[in-house]
Amino acid sequence: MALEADAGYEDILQFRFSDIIAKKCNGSALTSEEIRYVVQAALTGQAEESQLGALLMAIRIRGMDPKETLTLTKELVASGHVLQWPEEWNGFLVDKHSTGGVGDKVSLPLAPALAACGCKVPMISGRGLGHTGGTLDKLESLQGFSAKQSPAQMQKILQSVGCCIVGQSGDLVPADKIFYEIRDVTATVDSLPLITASVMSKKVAENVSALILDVKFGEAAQSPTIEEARILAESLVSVGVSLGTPTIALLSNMDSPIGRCVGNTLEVIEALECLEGAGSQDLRELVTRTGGHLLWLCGKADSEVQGAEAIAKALDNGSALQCFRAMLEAQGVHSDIARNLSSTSNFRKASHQQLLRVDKAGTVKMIRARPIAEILNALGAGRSRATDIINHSVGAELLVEVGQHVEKGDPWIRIHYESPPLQDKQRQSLQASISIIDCPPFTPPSRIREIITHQGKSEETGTNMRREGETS
Ligand code: IUR
Repeated sequence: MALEADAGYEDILQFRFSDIIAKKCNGSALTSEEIRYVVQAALTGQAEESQLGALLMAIRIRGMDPKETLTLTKELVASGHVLQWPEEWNGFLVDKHSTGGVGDKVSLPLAPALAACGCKVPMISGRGLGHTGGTLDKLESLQGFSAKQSPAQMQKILQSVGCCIVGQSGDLVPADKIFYEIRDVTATVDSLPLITASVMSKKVAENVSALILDVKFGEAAQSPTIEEARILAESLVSVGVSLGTPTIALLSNMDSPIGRCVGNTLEVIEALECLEGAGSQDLRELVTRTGGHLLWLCGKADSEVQGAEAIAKALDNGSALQCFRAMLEAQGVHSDIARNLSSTSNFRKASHQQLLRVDKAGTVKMIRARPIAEILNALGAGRSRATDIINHSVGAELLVEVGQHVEKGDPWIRIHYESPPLQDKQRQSLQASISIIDCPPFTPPSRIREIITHQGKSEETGTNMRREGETS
């Protein structure tokens, strides 16, 4: 990893924060020394929050060029600790990052499937905020699960199990936390260089050998169009590769929920089905293809197709499920629960369930994820503020799939709720989120539409591509 400092501390003492704000307001590129000064001033408290907010807004409006973005990423990484791993794991440490979706439980089967294939997966995940869910919230549906693991504990779990899914510790990229909190309240979250530096600094600080980014586009994604997702993916991949981490990105569609469950407990149950080799085809495809690319990137498979086959085998033969159970036990879940996950008595059910029915016959054209997620959040499944307490058992099960024929009166969704109860207006919005048209049944297209590598985009065909640094 090329993280050597570009400027000494003496070089940055000469700056005034207000001059740097003015420079960015005028649209000029900041030097490496200026960016280093900004990050240090944020960390030490020398910069006032108003100054940080003003600079972040100037960056949001004026942007940053690729060199500035790369420097900001490096300086964010250098603001905290970089995880260190035993040398013999070099090459096999892998991780995935998703830009956030609805029903996105891919990490739950993916991390143990990769571990079952011989990788080490130190996955650092987040909690849900807004309409998108968080992997840690899902796992916390399991009594005893602890996302709080020190780097030494992570190493121990990786040694014995091969994967862990944990929260970000305070000393990993602390400057990003400062910036993110200010971005959240200054309408500067949606800045390409700020997102790139924030996401990639945390992944680079994990010190992994290969990384895959699932950049989502669509109505329920941060990027509404594939064009915007592609620009973000290219920026993320470019920074990862420049910092020495082989990185690729998938562009995947996020209009309808992934799989058939949304909501923390229900998503864990669905992830278990995937770990038993069953469940929704779209979830299994995202897990096998994402994992397949990682196995290929780190040299454990000769192509991503072979890699995907290895992941599918780990799901089908129970080895991924075994790693998942071992990971849960290592992270605090009682062995009686971890070893008997298929017993639904281990999951707390919501006290109320309600079925909604389709009001006409036809083919399901679309199930819109965003309104469903927003209503579930209002029912307590998610947070609108970071401090909100969530109800893990609130969620929804989809009983029909896009492309399927339905008859008038067929049940299409089961809502699990407690308090507050489901309101008439929410019921109407849910009914409006399914569209049924008069056409023959169809097979929905793959969610994965494009793969972005450092060499550029590849139409998604499942063909071989070049690994970073490999000659053709
Ligand atoms: N996740 C991050 O880690 N950083 C960001 O800026 C966003 C999501 I948006």
